[in-house]
Amino acid sequence: MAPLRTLFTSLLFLGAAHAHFSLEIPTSLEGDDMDDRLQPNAPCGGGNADLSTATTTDFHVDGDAILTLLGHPQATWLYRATLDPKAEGNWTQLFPIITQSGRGALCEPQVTAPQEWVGKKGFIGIACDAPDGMLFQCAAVNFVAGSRSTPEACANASSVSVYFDENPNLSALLDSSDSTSSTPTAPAATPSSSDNAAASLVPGAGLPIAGLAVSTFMLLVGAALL
Ligand SMILES: *[C@@H]1O[C@H](CO)[C@@H](O)[C@H](O)[C@H]1NC(C)=O
Ligand SMILES: *[C@@H]1O[C@H](CO)[C@@H](O)[C@H](O)[C@H]1NC(C)=O
Ligand SMILES: *[C@@H]1O[C@H](CO)[C@@H](O)[C@H](O)[C@H]1NC(C)=O
Ligand SMILES: [Cu+2]
Repeated sequence: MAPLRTLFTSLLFLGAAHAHFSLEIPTSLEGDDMDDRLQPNAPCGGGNADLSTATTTDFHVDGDAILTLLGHPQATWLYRATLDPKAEGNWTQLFPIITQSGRGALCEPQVTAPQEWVGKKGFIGIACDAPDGMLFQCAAVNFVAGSRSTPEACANASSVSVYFDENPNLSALLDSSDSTSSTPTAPAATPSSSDNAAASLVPGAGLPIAGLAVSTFMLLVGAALL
């Protein structure tokens, strides 16, 4: 079951006039008040990258979830992280660069960070190479030991598929080369649809938004006639 909150957030998000992408897990610096217009600003979009004031959530270094909602039909992602208190540099790659096809939720449930970061605070940075340019969001996190079981909200939209990719513009946003950046061999597959029945109701899962609005209208009209 795709959780209702994800569904609801997706509807809100994709209904917005101009939605590039949003970072849902871990909680982004801007929370629900993301300013789309500031998203092209590196390193954190409109988020105030300052560890001395930011609210942190725990991120498990042996595996934790990253959930994004994409408003474009395709984009390429870099997940990176740093211990720099102002997110000004020293970015380490956390996951291979991936390209997403299909609008909506993409959740990688087991993203890892360096084990020597346990007990430290830092930032998870998401860089997105979208059709309208580079976009950024960050989350302030507290790196903790162990791994987290997949949160309920962590689900993929049913039409979303992903493949491992290369992208020089995104790679250029990394500072260390000793990261876990080797390209894995197994191609990522379309997520299994069994646990995504509800996600297919999300407009991002294939229905054009205008079409959804029309069908909602027809439903209402239909209900009124009964
Ligand atoms: C990056 O890390 C190195 C070594 O820890 C440190 O000397 C340097 O100041 C850091 N740079 C930034 C921009 O944080
Ligand atoms: C990616 O890099 C190329 C070559 O440097 C540049 O022309 C292009 O504008 C870049 N794209 C983005 C989205 O920054
Ligand atoms: C979402 O899809 C990606 C790419 O196929 C996959 O790695 C990930 O495990 C999926 N997430 C969930 C929650 O199933
Ligand atoms: Cu955009």
